[in-house]
Amino acid sequence: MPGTLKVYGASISYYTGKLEGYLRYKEIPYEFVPFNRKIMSMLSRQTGTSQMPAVELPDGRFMTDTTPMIDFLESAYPEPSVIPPEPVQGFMTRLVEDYAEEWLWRPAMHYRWSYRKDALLLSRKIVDEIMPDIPLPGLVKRWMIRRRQHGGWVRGDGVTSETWDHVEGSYLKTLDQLEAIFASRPYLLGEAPTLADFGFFASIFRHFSQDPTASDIMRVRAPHVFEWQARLWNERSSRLSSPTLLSGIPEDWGPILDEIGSAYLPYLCDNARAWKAGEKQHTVEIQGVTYRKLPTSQYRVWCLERLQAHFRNLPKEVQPQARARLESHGCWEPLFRIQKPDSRYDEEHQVPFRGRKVHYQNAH
Ligand SMILES: N[C@@H](CCC(=O)N[C@@H](CS)C(=O)NCC(=O)O)C(=O)O
Repeated sequence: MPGTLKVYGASISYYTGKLEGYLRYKEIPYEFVPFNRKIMSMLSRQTGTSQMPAVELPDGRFMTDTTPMIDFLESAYPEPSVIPPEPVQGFMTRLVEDYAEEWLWRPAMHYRWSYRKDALLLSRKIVDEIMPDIPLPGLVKRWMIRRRQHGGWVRGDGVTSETWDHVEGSYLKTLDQLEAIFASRPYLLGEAPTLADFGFFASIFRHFSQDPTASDIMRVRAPHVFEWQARLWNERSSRLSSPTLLSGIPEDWGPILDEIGSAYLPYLCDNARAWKAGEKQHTVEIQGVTYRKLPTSQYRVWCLERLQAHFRNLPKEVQPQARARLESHGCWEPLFRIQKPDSRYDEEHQVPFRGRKVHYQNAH
């Protein structure tokens, strides 16, 4: 697929950062185009959603959703693959990617929009970058952004005095888990990044390492993680000569898999249950903490559906081994608790290409 991709996004955006990290590593040429009102309405027409990033291919097709976009790009640019060829590693890498990018979204938004100095800085960055053409005083635009982001992604995503410490705990635990790993090797599975690294990169690169409050914590508590995100941003696959990956699933992934089993998958199940029941909001207890009125996300029902499908697509002879490892971290039962999640997110099998129908909650 020769030619340059156009990546529409923002320089502070979680998922745009994830995609850019991947494109830079794979050395896939792209041009970054900052979002503005005109681009957003063009993209809504082309893709049916205004989420970022969106990618325009040299042949004029548009794509959204970074996980399926990466799958598509992996087929167009197969070498070197970021999905390990060993099937159980490939599956676990997908599971960790999904967890990292979806479950760390809430603490990433919380640290950015709940703390005043972060919210003041980031609202200025956003307004200056993507809203310069809106004819309102900067002060008003910045206030509007802070209100929208905090209302939608913090208060509107279950962060209250009841859940505050638990939300922050998910960040602090992540730092400790990753610090232990990156103290001994450059990437999660060894000498080269995989999809799992890019899953963590979304929150860690664009939010936690750069937003003032979370970054202050990271630099002191997890300097190897701080180093890893800069290393990944600057990594180029052509510079890594014959990198080796560890075999199997490393023991030090254990605490991450435990978290997937005790927090993320139970949440995905309740979200899928609510989706099936037609509930637009749901209340769920995670690790003893009650999250109230979470928006039900169609996209995340699809995440569960995809994870189940990836497991079923494993060669039959390795499934018992994968199952045993999932069971030992409490992941097996919640992975299949909801039979047929039936997200209807991609009924026409078009993802990541434009034209799909998106129900309420289009971003997630
Ligand atoms: N599943 C999507 C999620 C994209 C997404 O949620 N992007 C955020 C910005 S990082 C967004 O556009 N949110 C919509 C909004 O804030 O209105 C992906 O992987 O690209």
